[in-house]
Amino acid sequence: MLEEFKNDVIEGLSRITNKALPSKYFYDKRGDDLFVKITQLPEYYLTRAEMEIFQKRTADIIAALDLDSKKRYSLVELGAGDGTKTVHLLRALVEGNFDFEYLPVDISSDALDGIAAFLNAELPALAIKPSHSDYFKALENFKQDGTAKIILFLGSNIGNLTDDQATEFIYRLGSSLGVGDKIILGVDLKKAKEIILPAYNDQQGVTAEFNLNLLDRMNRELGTNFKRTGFIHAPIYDEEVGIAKSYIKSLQRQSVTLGRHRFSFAKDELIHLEVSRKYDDDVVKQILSRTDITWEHKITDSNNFFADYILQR
Ligand code: AVI
Repeated sequence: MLEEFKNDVIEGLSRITNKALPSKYFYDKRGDDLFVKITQLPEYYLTRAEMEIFQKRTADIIAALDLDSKKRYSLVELGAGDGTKTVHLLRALVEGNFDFEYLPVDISSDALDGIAAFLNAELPALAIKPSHSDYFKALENFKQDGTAKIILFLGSNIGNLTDDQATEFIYRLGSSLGVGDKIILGVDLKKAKEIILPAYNDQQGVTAEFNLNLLDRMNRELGTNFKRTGFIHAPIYDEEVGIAKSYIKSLQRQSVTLGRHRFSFAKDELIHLEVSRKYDDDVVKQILSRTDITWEHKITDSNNFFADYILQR
């Protein structure tokens, strides 16, 4: 893991132009804590909007899933989250006497322990089996277990992939599923820049801290010598395409070392960190067109900010 991190940093920062670092490295312990804070910010509407869907439109989600009371289901959640959204769907399924098991999958055992404790307290009757695993390895293990699958991939996590990566992801998901299996895909929708950009540039500076924490992480884990005061958080929203992009901007001409490597930054040079893709029906159709997954239903919040698409293999 550390070797991969180091190689990604060397590759991304040695470039003369278009320097970049993968956003997956945001999530060390501090990054996880800052992300939880982000989800509670007044500007970060995404979590509240999807929560509204799971709280108020549970019956619509269940109707859209078109469940068969004679089948056994596995509800597989990719990325365990904190369970506060999923619990509404799980409660309705327990109360509806559906035959199912909840299988959260995450590479963080802390996240899995947290969700298991929360759900055991909230829904003692729920059958829950956490998997500490890579998503696709877990799906491979579940493939032959004789249950119909419902995959949850919420929170606009797919938005942190480029469209090509998202296509590849959905394609691979499709190949781990049987015909008739479902996916609930949560995506943030395209909307005005005035709403989206503040979600990635909040007043309290939590998102700035979330991005700049990566400099501290590189200093701590890889021994780089980034100076925090030499860089700022610089997000943009490209309204035409519908992508929020986060950058770190170098405030002056400077260089940073990692062992024998030296990375040079011009004044105002940008390091690209993250894409947060915003979706509409055309983007969804475009991505699905290169997979064997089809779109069945779309369920949105009352502001039309966020959608959970119900897809089928
Ligand atoms: C996890 N992901 C969906 C978040 C997003 O909105 O793209 C990550 C994030 N980055 C900055 N704020 C939140």
